Amino acid sequence: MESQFTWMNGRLVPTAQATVPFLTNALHYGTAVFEGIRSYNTERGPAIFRLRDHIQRLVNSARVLGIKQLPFELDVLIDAAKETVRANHFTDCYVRPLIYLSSGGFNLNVDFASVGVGIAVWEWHQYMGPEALAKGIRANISSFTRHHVNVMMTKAKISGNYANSFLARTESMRLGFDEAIMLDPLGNVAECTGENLFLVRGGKIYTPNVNTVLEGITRDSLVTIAHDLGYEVIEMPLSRDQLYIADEVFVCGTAAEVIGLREIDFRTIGSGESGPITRHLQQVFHQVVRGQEPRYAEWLDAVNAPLMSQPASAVPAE
Ligand code: PPE
Repeated sequence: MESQFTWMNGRLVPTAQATVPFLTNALHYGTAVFEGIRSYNTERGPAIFRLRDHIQRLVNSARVLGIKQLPFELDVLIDAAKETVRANHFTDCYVRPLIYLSSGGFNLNVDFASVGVGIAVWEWHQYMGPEALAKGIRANISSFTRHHVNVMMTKAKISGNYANSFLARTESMRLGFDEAIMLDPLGNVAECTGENLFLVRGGKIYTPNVNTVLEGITRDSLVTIAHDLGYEVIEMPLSRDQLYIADEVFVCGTAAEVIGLREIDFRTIGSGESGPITRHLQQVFHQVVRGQEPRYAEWLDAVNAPLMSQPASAVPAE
């Protein structure tokens, strides 16, 4: 379902009015940074998963892009995300903040552009469809290479970075696959177009280190959960053929959550469906995000809790 309200530069406006002019710098150059965050229905009402970590990464992305000053503090953005979910009466939804270069800067210099901030929300259940969750998906190695670390900044969710994801995902889907696996410029496995990647072999879990990829918050959550469940998790460079001979391969991200890969480059992975460790992590992850695992309660930020930042009018007069 589409939202009724969107937060634009400090206030909630009807979504139809959340528009930007054609001469918006970010529209021409991809000069924006964004986040993808999920809110889940829990016993305590809707709660946003690792909200502060996502907003911190958003602010970090802006720093990487070279934006010197943001118009809003971190705590204000945290509250704004909650306010936007609340105003739309959503429980399970996706939250999309975007910091963008708005007017000016047509000389390719960040310092000459002004900065805008918006937060949209929408109801988005299964990003890859219900079948993907149970059965797993089919992927191929993309003909497109993932970013070199000194060409695009891989720690930042810069909108322009995603042209590379669009090239790869579109090609893979036109070829009949569900997702593209991307190699880094050295030929090691990097990540998918919008997910980090793990493999399982001999009961141990492997994942590329974060050198060339996004520091995924789902990735980080799964590493913690896997350790707590007693699995060994090893971060190391992985080659394409290590995927082919893995017992299980799975990908993870805010939108995709945890999804098994049942086939890569026409080679069946493991038993040809989501493997047992994938399913175990998938199941625990789904409980964690819905507040059913008290150990990880601090990862959930209740949408209806009091706000962090005080609106100016609430400051007592002298
Ligand atoms: N790598 C990339 C390239 C990526 O875009 C994402 C998130 C991840 C890894 C996983 O990060 P995290 O969400 O913190 O676990 N991709 C976002 C955008 C997807 C989209 O279609 O847009 C997301 O999952 O929200």
